[in-house]
Amino acid sequence: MHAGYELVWMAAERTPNQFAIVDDRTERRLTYRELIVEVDMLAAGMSARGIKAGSRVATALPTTFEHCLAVLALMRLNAVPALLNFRLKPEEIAGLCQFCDIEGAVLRDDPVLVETVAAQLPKGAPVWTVGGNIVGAENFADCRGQDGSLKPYKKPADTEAAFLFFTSGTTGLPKAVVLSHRATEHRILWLSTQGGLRQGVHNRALGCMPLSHVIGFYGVFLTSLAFNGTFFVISEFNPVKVVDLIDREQLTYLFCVPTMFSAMTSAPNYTPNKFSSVELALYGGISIDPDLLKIIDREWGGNVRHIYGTTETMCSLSNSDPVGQHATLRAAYYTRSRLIRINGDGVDDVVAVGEQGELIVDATVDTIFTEYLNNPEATAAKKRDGWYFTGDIFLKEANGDITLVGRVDDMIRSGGESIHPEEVEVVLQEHQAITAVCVVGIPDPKWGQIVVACVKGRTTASLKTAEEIDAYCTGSALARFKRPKAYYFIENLPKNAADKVVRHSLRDIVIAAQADHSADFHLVA
Ligand code: 01A
Ligand code: MG
Repeated sequence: MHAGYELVWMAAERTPNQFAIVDDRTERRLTYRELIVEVDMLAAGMSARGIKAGSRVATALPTTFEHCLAVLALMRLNAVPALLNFRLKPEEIAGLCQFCDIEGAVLRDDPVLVETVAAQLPKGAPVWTVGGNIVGAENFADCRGQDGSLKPYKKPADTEAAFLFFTSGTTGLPKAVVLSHRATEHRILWLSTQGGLRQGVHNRALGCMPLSHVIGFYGVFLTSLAFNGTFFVISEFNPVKVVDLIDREQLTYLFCVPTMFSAMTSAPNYTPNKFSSVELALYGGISIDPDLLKIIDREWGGNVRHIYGTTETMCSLSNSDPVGQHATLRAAYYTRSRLIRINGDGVDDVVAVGEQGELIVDATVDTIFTEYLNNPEATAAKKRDGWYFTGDIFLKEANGDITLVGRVDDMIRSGGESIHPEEVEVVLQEHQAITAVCVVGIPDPKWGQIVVACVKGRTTASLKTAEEIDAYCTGSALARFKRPKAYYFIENLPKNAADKVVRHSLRDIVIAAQADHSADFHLVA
């Protein structure tokens, strides 16, 4: 087994003078040799401030140059980076730090964030900020150790925790997904066997996906470095700049959510010839709009492929075109998977052609997560009888392809982020003018799905406007991206005999209301 750090280090041995990382803000370019020197210096700085093998250190940053270096420095120490979504509110980030026994943090230069997080860390734990100087934190630029103070790298056990990623739950804090060193190596390898990425210096990767999700982290960042490629950092997703970069730097490799592809092709400076260098364009996270797929398939130089996976398994399905249809999926090498009947007779109750079932994947493969940290019940619910239960429902086609049709729960996928209706509902229920609320996801060409809150007021007159409720959400602990993008004002929520709101009926009502331009359906500006 090779740990992630070793894979990058070996790449540096192979091609020391190849560019490894390019910063979009400073135009700074580090060769692999320079990268290793820089990472050692940072690791020595972190080590001098108490970070050691096994220390869990949170990062909550966009995909910046510093974020990349911070994670590599932590990997150099065999510390455990906990990669948090920078779009979460400070209280949620701080709550996760407490839950995960975090011993240090690298954060945005936001005084409220620094203060809230620092309050949850052990006394004296280091907090670094990227950007300006903040009271109570050290500027990350100053985190440098003495030359020669760093101990030689020590190989960890393959089962040891390498990273923590986070996946939102129905209510409460997101779950912390523990990924081992062994899983890391296999997730990188997987990008070659399934993703179709070949090792070599020809790889020029677009670094716009968040490092806090496994596509951005393994699928683009770590794989690019382990494979001797060049990682082009995009600190803020701006489609115009991305289109220019792809053209100017002749990028070869993209792995994005379709929302980003849509933004790129709609950018005013987009022309198909600017994408002629692209050899491989992978997408995942949400299903793609069929019209968008046609455009990128026709207009981009490379192979366009759909990759299905989850944080817990990384990957289990891919588009195996030309065997499959271009937009469908197939069981992928090497993870065994099957569709089983929902509420059926267990893992051997496999569906027939033309039927729908939940996708379960082999939980004994090397890419699988270890557990949800401090949450044996959740682990047991998702990982049982040797299988991992994805919660995704697929239709089994006659030709062997399978098509994603829905979820066993009500989880919404927006722009590649998972949002559970319950976590939005608990916030809206607290609003004093709202007496009943039910949140649904409806299809959307840009986001895949958008969050819509169906609300009932005490009286019609007492109910606030959509804008007022939106402002209330903004001031709450709910992350901004999870806020409803539309409200539907409804007197009678559809209920079943048990007096429970029937979410799927409500979703159909909302879809119809949107199509009919109903006066009760309000998009939030
Ligand atoms: O009202 P405002 O100002 O707050 O509105 C802002 C944001 O709140 C809002 N926003 C969103 C989302 C979202 N996902 N859904 C709904 N609303 N993101 C942002 O949009 C307004 C503009 O804000 P921004 O920060 O300038 O937005 P952008 O930078 O344009 O962000 C949009 C992106 C699509 C780029 C962003 O959401 C993003 O980076 N999404 C990618 C998420 C991701 O990495 N997903 C992968 C998950 S890994 C699990 C998985 O599915 C998988 C799949 C395959 C795992 C393994 C495999 Cl193999
Ligand atoms: Mg933006």
